[in-house]
Amino acid sequence: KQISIIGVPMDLGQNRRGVDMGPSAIRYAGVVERLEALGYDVTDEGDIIIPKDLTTDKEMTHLRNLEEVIGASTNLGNKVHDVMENGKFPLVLGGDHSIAIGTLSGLADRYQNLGVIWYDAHADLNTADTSPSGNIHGMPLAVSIGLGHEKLVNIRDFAPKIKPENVVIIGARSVDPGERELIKEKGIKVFTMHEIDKLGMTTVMELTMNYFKERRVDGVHLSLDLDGIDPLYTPGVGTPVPGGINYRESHLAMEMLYSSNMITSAEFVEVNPILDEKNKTADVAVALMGSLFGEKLL
Ligand code: DIR
Ligand code: MN
Ligand code: MN
Ligand code: MN
Repeated sequence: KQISIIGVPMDLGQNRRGVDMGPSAIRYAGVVERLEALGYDVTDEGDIIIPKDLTTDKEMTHLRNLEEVIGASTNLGNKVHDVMENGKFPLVLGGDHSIAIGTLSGLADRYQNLGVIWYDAHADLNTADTSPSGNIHGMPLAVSIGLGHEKLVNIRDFAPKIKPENVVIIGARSVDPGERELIKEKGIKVFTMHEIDKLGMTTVMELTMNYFKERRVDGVHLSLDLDGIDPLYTPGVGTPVPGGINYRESHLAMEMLYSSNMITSAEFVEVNPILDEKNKTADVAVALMGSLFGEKLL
């Protein structure tokens, strides 16, 4: 049981500075100690290099910091690949959600039929054409299914990284018009807050895991954006949306994922300590990692 922690101090996928300090905040909240206490052999691999000041076309407002995101994603993808080659579980700490482009590019080397849980208030299915912001952190899921700027889609020289029918979005409550279209067109499975309210988290997770079994996935990646959780519990995020998944529901989801034995990699993103209250959001992230890796209440 070996876990490799990979920090990604990236804040160029969106507008608000500070999320580059997310990995430090999560380390300070005790991630290594928390996982070691559960009996894991934990290696902190340090931080990925984020190239700076590369994008020369500053007019490219609909793909802000494109070249920097490409560089960071490539570095991260290579690192994730190496960690898996060494037989370790990759645990990626963000950084804004654009880093998922890199994580999935590394995972796709190993998993040809990867399942992906996208735990998020947003669908992250924009392209430059549909994005209201030009922020690449709103695009990683679209990029990973092969839609968007060809330089992003072809990171590490292959595409697509994942299949749209292997994605389950959980917690969505802020979806842009273009994303809505894409969800319908590609048949992407989404449990919005409506379904979570109506069915309860237990059923939502059971349906998610059954869906992956039917799809015969060869691994499941958890991509957890802390803004999926209600900002009451995780205020330190750049784009908070009220009416989110609550604290215990999120732990229940993590506990059920642990019991399922399906998760083969994970990333926790969008922790912004500048916007936070006394590192509360990083504390929640580490507590959720505890549940994901097998902590029990009794
Ligand atoms: C919005 C916000 N849909 C955008 N996306 C965020 O800019 O594309 N994703 N915040 O996590
Ligand atoms: Mn996101
Ligand atoms: Mn290889
Ligand atoms: Mn989000």
